[in-house]
Amino acid sequence: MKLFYASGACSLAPHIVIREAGLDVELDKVSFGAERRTADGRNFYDINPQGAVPALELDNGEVLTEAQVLIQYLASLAPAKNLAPQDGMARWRLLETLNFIATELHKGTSPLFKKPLPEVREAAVKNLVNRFGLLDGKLGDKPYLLGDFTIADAYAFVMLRWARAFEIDLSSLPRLQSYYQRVQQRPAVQQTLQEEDLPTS
Ligand SMILES: N[C@@H](CCC(=O)N[C@@H](CS)C(=O)NCC(=O)O)C(=O)O
Repeated sequence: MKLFYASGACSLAPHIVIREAGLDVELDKVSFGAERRTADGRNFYDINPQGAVPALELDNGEVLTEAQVLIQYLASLAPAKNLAPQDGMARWRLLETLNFIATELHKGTSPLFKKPLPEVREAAVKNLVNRFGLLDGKLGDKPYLLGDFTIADAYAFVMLRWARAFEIDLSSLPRLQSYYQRVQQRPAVQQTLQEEDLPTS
């Protein structure tokens, strides 16, 4: 299997899950220039017509896309690690949380990558501060979003990392700040950050 990624992009979430799960997956860093080329020399659009990372190429050549689907697939390959509850209400809470992260936080942050006009940025940031407040409510006083660490925490960590990079003021949400540090300190997360040449603190 091979994960196509870009450093610090949303592909960081499946990369973290690979390390948390202890899976043997090759990494291929896609270059985002005028062309999108993989490290192994292919046109990335031939792999994912959307041109977006992450993409996971399976051993049979099939390609899976969509971050929240990849992390569920990867977790399913290491069931003993319990990275994605499969039973009862915990399963529905996981899916609810993943969908919230994908549609509210991930796509809520996307406009900030496109050098928005000040008023567009202001509206996006206002919305995100509200949505991170809702994430804080979901976290409550638990160490991780669902209690124990799951794939939702890998995905949420990437969103909080972006919030810091875009200097979104979340100082009114101290629990979320501690949560970010807690996830960042996990050995698998530290390893992943190093592998993507990203700061580890
Ligand atoms: N729907 C996709 C979107 C992935 C996405 O937005 N990827 C970004 C990086 S975080 C990307 O590759 N953007 C480049 C582009 O869309 O041209 C998913 O959820 O995985």
